[in-house]
Amino acid sequence: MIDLYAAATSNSMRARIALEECGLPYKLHPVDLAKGEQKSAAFLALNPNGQIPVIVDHDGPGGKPVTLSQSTAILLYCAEKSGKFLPQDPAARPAVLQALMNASTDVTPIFGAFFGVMRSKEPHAPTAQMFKDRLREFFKVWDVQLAKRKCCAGDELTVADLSLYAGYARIKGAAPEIVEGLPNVARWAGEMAARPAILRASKF
Ligand SMILES: N[C@@H](CCC(=O)N[C@@H](CS)C(=O)NCC(=O)O)C(=O)O
Repeated sequence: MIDLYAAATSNSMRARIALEECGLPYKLHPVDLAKGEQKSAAFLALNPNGQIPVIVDHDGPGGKPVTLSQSTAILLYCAEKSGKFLPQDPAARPAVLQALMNASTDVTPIFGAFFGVMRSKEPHAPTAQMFKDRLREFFKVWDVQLAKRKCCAGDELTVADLSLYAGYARIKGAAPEIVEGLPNVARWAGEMAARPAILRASKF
């Protein structure tokens, strides 16, 4: 059994999607960010950065427990543990890793910065617009890519799709104009949203 510490955020959703899609049994422990539960001594023992998501796998490699933060590390851990969503063929891996990094290190952090600006006491409109424009540019490129293939890194579903969908879902909810008018992204997102594991992961 794996313990998941999470809340309704894109990074948490990435971890939860990973567990659901990989078919790994887990118990959800909701963390109330508004109450600052992520900064409690008990939580800091799991992640000294005081951030969600975190998993504790009580049956890690060699039967030893593993405590892991960073949503993309959790995604890759689940993929490797289950043998799913990461191609075994070394020739297929670079495209998957490239797509994964765009989703996890470009799209999601820029959205986090945009959201942070919007929720600040005095939101700076030009800064918010700059982040929105950057996100839109990434999704315009995804729209071109997804016209040529079914999934982010080819025709097979991989960790890249799972990561991008977690970011996409939050962006679509908070600022839908960023992803509007991109038919291939919309087709891909509709297929992702209909997956039973993603439906389960989306219910916080
Ligand atoms: N790079 C990290 C980012 C984690 C992160 O930013 N977590 C946010 C929620 S999405 C958080 O815990 N914020 C509360 C805080 O920093 O106090 C990941 O991918 O997991």
